[in-house]
Amino acid sequence: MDVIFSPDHALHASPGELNSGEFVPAFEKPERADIILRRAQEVGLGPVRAPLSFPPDHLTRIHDPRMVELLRNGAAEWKAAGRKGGAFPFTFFTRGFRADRVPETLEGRLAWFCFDAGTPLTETSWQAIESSAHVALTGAKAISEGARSMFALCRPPGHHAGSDHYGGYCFLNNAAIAAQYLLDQGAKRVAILDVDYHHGNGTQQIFYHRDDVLLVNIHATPDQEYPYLLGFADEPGAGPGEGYNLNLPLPWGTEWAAWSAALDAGCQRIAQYAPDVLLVSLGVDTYRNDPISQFKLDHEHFTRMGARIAALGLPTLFVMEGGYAVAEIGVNAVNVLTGFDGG
Ligand code: SP5
Ligand code: ZN
Repeated sequence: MDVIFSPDHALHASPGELNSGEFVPAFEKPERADIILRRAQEVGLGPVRAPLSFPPDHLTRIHDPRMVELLRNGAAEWKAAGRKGGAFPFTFFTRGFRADRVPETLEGRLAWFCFDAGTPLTETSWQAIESSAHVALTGAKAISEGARSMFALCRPPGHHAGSDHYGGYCFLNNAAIAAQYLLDQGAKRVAILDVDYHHGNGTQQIFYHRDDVLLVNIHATPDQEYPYLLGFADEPGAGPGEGYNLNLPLPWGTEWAAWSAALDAGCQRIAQYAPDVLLVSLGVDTYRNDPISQFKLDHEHFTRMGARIAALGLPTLFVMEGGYAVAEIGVNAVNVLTGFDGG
């Protein structure tokens, strides 16, 4: 399958994140994408293509234009105000604060739109963020033109970003932007299978009230794991979207037997929905040696995951999300894709 990749991803390099009370080097770092690309080339996965460019309306089909503007210019405003390092929020919006006005100050907008202490903006982040969305859109365009499968090697990742909030190393929701593009091009139903270790809270929020996108999420239970506040089993969707969101939370320590049973259940729901297109939010932080995660999948399980997804027989766009065991991220991610391709 073709790989869509932009070297511009490296223009986002987080200065670090708050982890267990310390400011530590960022887990989400540029090497991740470079190692996945190298592995894809090593196994001859397929041609590597640069992203096309797209008008900004594709981003604002999903995201609040005021958030897009913050992502685009926030770091420059931060620097102009004489601040150092990445643009981090200090305050976070929560219950009890004014919900009827978006603040005008930079600090206020960071508080309003950003929900965690791991997702700073640097002066060159926007180019990477936009290129990541364009990588996903380029993959979606190829699928809409008849490709059977594509790998959008997105970085930074996207699935924690909602319509008007960002965090979890994610700024724009690449998979959601791609899904909306496919619908706009004439698809009637799109399914998203999110296999990242963390719940894709942003994707869920974006499509929660809709029945034209089915979302299936397999992830560490928010009773134990980030993002803690969404991703429980009793979130079926609402209004017209009721029945079109399926969360399959699993406990810390989950091994392949239980994980693959959840995958089977998720795939059955997808088959029943009979979508025109499948998107896979592909995180490989389910790997046993991931530094921030607690599942126990090994290299060969990623191959089997890809084969199970291929058995759905759907046009499939893989969109890269998380995975932080950097030395092995290439093998794990590409194993899913070669597994999909039949070995
Ligand atoms: C795209 C994606 O995978 N984002 C993940 C964001 C997770 N960020 C915070 C995780 C904090 C969990 N605590 C880990 C403690 C390890 N010492
Ligand atoms: Zn993750």
